[in-house]
Amino acid sequence: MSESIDIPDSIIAALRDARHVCVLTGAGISAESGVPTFRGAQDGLWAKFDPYELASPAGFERDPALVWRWYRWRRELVAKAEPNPAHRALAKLSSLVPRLTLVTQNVDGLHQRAGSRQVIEFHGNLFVTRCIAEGCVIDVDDTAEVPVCPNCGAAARPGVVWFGETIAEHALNESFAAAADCDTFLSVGTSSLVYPAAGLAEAATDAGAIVVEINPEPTELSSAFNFTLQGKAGSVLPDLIESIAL
Ligand code: BJW
Repeated sequence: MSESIDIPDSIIAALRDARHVCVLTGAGISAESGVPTFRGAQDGLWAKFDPYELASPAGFERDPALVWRWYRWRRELVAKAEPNPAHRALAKLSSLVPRLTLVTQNVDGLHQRAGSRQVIEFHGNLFVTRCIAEGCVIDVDDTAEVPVCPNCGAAARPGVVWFGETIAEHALNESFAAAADCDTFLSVGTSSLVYPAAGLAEAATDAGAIVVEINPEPTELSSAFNFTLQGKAGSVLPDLIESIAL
């Protein structure tokens, strides 16, 4: 059953009048698709696994087979998941505003499967494999415990951004340019703990945008937002999109 919350008229008005809306999503938007978040106390991925063993270059160097097992498990889980009403609401939003920039920290591809186009994948994509030596995208023999690059024989790795690694230049530049240009910024389903992604909301605030958080729990940055809509993305976003479409 979906819980409805009251959406302040000023948020609806801001979205109706917006010239450019920028949206940042995090793991919480895919939670209702059955994809675990990272930092959920009970069922978050980090509740069971050590992030620095599984999502860092040092962890991969120490035990690449373990890291690959974890990523294969997640690939299988995400392949069976379906986009939920929150992903679909954001796909619809692009037809209701003059310009939408959708930045996701998620690597699951669910926004694209819901119909969103030109999604900026800030932390890469779970289904992409790269050569660890050259960084290029490769096809690998997926039956190997640790697949290797068919061109140079170096280890292959998941095409995601680990702790301590830099964000792809085009993703970083386009996202921060959108945050600085937008007039309304939505932060959906993210704990706002991981930088530089969390800095996008701050960049939008500095540029004078109205900044709205959608999350069932308060976050590190809640007090810095103009509005916090405390609820699940799968019910708040469809309600919000319906209100501005009326
Ligand atoms: C719902 C819901 C529902 C539940 N509806 N909501 C500045 C200050 C401090 C530290 C740093 C800094 N700059 C850089 C750092 C270091 C580091 C960092 O930020 N560390 C922090 C943990 C302190 N950052 C980096 O290393 C980044 N690189 C970088 O900065 O390069 C330059 C540099 C290099 C070296 C030194 C210094 C600078 C790279 C970060 C890469 C993050 N990678 C991961 C893994 C991706 C691959 C994979 O998936 O395997 O990205 S970690 C993980 O966290 C993943 C996520 O994208 C990311 C963010 O998590 P997210 O999405 O917010 O999920 P959760 O679980 O945290 O939150 C879920 C939220 O949903 C919760 O709030 C729930 O309440 C909510 N929710 N149900 C709506 N139904």
